[in-house]
Order: sequence, then C-alpha cells, then structure tokens
Amino acid sequence: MTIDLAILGGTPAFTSPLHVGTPNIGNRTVLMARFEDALDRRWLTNDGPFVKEFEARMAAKLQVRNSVAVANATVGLELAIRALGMTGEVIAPSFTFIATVHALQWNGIRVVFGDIDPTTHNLDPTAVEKLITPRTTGIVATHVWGRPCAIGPLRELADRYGLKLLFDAAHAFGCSAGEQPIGGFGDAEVFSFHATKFVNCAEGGAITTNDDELARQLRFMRNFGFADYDCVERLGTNGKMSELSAAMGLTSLEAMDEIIATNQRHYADYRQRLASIPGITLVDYDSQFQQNYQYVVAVLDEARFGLSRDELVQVLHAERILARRYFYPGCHIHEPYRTLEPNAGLTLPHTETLCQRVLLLPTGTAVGVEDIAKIVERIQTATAHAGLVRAALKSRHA
Ligand code: T4K
Repeated sequence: MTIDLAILGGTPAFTSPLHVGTPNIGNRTVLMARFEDALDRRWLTNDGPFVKEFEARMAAKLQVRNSVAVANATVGLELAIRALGMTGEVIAPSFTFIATVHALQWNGIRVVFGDIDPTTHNLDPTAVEKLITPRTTGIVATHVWGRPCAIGPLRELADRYGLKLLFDAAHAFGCSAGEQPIGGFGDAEVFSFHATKFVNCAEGGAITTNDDELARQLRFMRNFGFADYDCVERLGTNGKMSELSAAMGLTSLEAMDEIIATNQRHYADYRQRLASIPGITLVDYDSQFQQNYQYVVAVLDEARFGLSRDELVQVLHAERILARRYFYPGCHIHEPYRTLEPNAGLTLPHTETLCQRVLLLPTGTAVGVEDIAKIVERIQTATAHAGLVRAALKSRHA
C-alpha cells in the first residue's frame, strides 16, 4: 500500500506552494482606477487625498477620534512609543512578532518580557504587575491573533502605577472587545496593513487614539517634525503612507466584509474537518466579539498527535503547504534580547511552551475549500502513520 505523503515518497499535495499570508486583493478595476487618479493628480505622497480618505474611513469604522496613517506598523509603534514618552523599562510580551519589541529597543528602552496567559495567548496582567519597578514607564500589549488583550486589568494597572498603555493591534483590524471596536483602547493602538494582513496597503499602518494632542504630535513626527512649510516643531522621521498604499488600503477596506466572511468559512471548515483528529486543536474565536478570522492557529499536543509540531511542519512543507510557526522561538530568544536578557526565559514558561506547539495554516481568499480538504487529509495521514513519518524524517537528517 502506498501512503500518499511526499515525505514518504508520494506526490506533494500542491504543485505550487500554498503560503500562510498570501495577500487578499480587492476589486482590481477599482484599484487600477485609483492608481490612475493618483497619477493624473500627480500627488503621490505627503498627506494626499487618498491618505486623508483612508484615515477618515478607518476612524469612522473604529469609532475613534483620530487615525494617523503611517508607512507600516513598525514605524507606527516607534512613533507612538516616543510620543507617549515611554523611557527606561517597558513591559511587553515575548509571544508577539519581533517588531513589537524592536520598536521599544529602537527607542533605547529596556524590554522587560512578561509571560502570557496560556489560554488567550495574550500578556497576563498578573505577570505584568510582578515586573513593575520604579523604572517602568509603560506597557505594550499585543492583541494576538486579533483576540482582545485583558484590556480592563491592564488599564487598571497602568492607572494605578502611572504607566502609559499602548496596544499592538497589528492583527486586530475589524475585531472588537465586547461592543467596542479595537482601536480606541489604551493611550493609543497600532494597526498593520502589511501585504499579509487581511486588509492591506502592501505596506502600511495606522496609529489610532482618542487623544487629539497625541495625534497632532504624531502627525508632525511622521513628517520629519514639520508643523508647517518652514517650521520643524520637534524631532521627526519619515513615516508617511504613500497615495498608492492608501489606494490599496481603501480598495481593501471595501472588500473587508467579504474577506472576513471567507476567512470565517475557512475557519469553520478547518474546525469541522480537524475535530476528529486527536492532539490538534484550533484556537477559538469568541463569537460574542467581532473577529476577522485572518489566522487559523493550531496548537499541537505531541503525545496525542504522535508527531511534534516541528515534525508536522516538515511533513506539510514537503507537501508545499507552507505552514508557519509564529512566533517561534519567542522574541527573547532572538538577538539582541538573547544577549541583553539571557535569563528572560526563566519567567516565561507559558511563552516557551506555546512557541513549541503553535502552527498557522493557510487561509484567506487565495485558498479554496478543496485546498483545506487536501491540507487536512495530509495532516490526518501524517498522524495515522506517525511512526513511519518519524522514521523517514530521522533518516533524512541522518
Ligand atoms: N506587530 C505584530 C503583532 C505583527 O504581527 C507585525 C507584523 C507587526 C507588529 C509589524 O507590522 P508591519 O511593520 O509589517 O506593518 C510577516 C509580515 O511581514 C509581518 O508584517 C507580520 N506581522 C508577520 C506576522 O508576518 P514574515 O517574516 O513571516 O514575512 P514573510 O516574508 O515570511 O511572509 C509571510 C508569508 O506571506 C510567506 O509565507 C509568504 C507570504 N507572502 C508575503 C508577501 C509579502 C505572500 O504570499 N505575498 C507577499 O506579498 O512576517
């Protein structure tokens, strides 16, 4: 009997790679018309009409007073951290994309890593409180996978200790905490519209805040500090969004409901198909909150599944299913943090465990229902023949 798994000599499930993070493209005709408009106007960047429209539509959607478009979320985090006056030490998760903590370090701030709640995957307020010292000036927390952080407890801690509170909302556009859209919490929130995000500008981001003065400062800061033609009012950088990016963002925003519906269908399909396979569990999305379902996140239990997460990744990659291990191995294990904070791992047991178990599967409008069926079928075959797979992997590496 031949077992149809590429790792065992079978045919790969896909002829070309199926990625996590393949961009969603909105209506191409509308997008091209917007590009033509920008070219006709010969106004390509520096707070142009598309950027202004994108900001206004975002602010309305997120029910927040100010939305400041920027070149990407990383620069947005760097600007927000500086504008909020964070210095000294700031507490942040290690279970996040590296940009969250790089933005602090880039500003000369010591990153103090807090552990996560193993159920929500978000920064645990109890762990945070234990890390507060007289040098702490802020908390940066990520809404991982778009699921809201423990916003109330973090706000309460920030108020009690006089700390600034910034949310990395890179994953959370279109998500809510209770009735309220993510975007208006903390002192500010930062979104990413990178190509891999379900609403995208190719490269782009936004800082949202209900603090008008903070927004005014952020607008100067993203434009070299210019307050007027000949007047630089403060230190700034070039963090502007271009008109072409905003044109993509607007077009993407118009397709948002459709993309979420596709993501939700894919999520439900994966869930139903994976339900009978022991040892692989999908991260839940609370149906009481609005969600964008842009990530299909599986958590593997090696003892029940028969293979480790890393073994399954190798199986899937051989099938040209490019599943990803976000945020492996954890920010604290990457440089410069590994050198700066060599003992950080000692207080991050939940982060370290999760980093060994999480696996993201392809979704979005580039993925079809038949693709999901094939992916799950290969996962099922891998677990059913775990012993053979493990032996094949061992001999590969021998
Ligand atoms: N905070 C958090 C919590 C974040 O997750 C991120 C970004 C940020 C902050 C910073 O946001 P930005 O400054 O980027 O706006 C990718 C993205 O580059 C990154 O934006 C994202 N998070 C992160 C979770 O994923 P990598 O290192 O995985 O990128 P890469 O090149 O491996 O691409 C990911 C996958 O997408 C690949 O499988 C290929 C596919 N892909 C990618 C691009 C660019 C495509 O199919 N088409 C494409 O055009 O970081």
